[in-house]
Amino acid sequence: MSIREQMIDIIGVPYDLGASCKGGRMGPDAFRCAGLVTRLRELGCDVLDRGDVKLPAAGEPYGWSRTGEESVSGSPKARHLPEIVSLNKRLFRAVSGSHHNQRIPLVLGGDHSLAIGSVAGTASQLEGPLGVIWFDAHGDLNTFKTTPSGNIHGMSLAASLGYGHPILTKLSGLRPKVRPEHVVLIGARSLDPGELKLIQQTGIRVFTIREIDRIGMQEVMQQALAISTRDTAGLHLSFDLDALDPADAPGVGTPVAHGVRLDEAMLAMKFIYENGSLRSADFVELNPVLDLRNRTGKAGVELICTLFGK
Ligand code: 4U7
Ligand code: MN
Ligand code: MN
Ligand code: MN
Repeated sequence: MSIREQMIDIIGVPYDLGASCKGGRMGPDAFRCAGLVTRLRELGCDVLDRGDVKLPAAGEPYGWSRTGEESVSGSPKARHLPEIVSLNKRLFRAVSGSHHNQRIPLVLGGDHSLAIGSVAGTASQLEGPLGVIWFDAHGDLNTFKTTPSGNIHGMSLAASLGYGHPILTKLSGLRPKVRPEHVVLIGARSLDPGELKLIQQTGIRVFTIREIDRIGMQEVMQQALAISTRDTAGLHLSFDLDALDPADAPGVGTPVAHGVRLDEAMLAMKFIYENGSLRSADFVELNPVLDLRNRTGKAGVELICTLFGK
């Protein structure tokens, strides 16, 4: 394999309004404190830390017709919708800007609602369809109609596929951002009834923990990469750290027992690196308030370094 000089833009999203458990706003700095920039530079990557996306003030207006939104905005069905829309528009611009400069955006969260902006940003800059690999204990396939919690971090994959509130699905005009046949969900073990229905309806390939145990992470990744890179112009990785087993990643707001082991996840990152299609990535849901001596932040840094060729 040839050695590629990888040009990476780090973009922090210190934000947790999409989750009910607060503390994710400190996530980006916890990755930085675990030595992320230095480690990537030691690998020979050209890394620029672009700092954090500027945060919208609570209740900030979001600049287009509010018709029909009042029923959702501010209601428990999609909490903090205006702020999350503003934030994702800013992230969309930052991610698009990185692609303009031929750089790979590496987005650090913060809660998973940020994937709406990063997926839209990358999709807008490719010449063809975008493939997505989504590591998560959850599906993030709820809409404001199916959500049990009202938390938008549980809706981001649905929104990227064009399901949910139009203000989220239409974030950059083009919709949907990704097609279900190019999406793979890995590590899922907590899916709500509405999410299971959407999976059935769309045919998204889901590798549950049971399936990883049965066929092994190597086979899972071969299949996952075949699905997400066949007929696509590039790959986005969205890695929710709660995909990992809580023993390896205690610092997440919505942990679920019996997850992906860190060594399995490292192997997965190695396969993505070797495939060479990666155009952008998110590492999200790190919550330092709940972590044990930044164990989860450090695990995230190890995964990111492997993703970029360690
Ligand atoms: B995360 C949940 F009901 N499905 O919608 C929901 F279980 O980004 C959890 O994957 C969502 O961490 C978790 O609120 C969102 C719940
Ligand atoms: Mn999750
Ligand atoms: Mn297992
Ligand atoms: Mn998630």
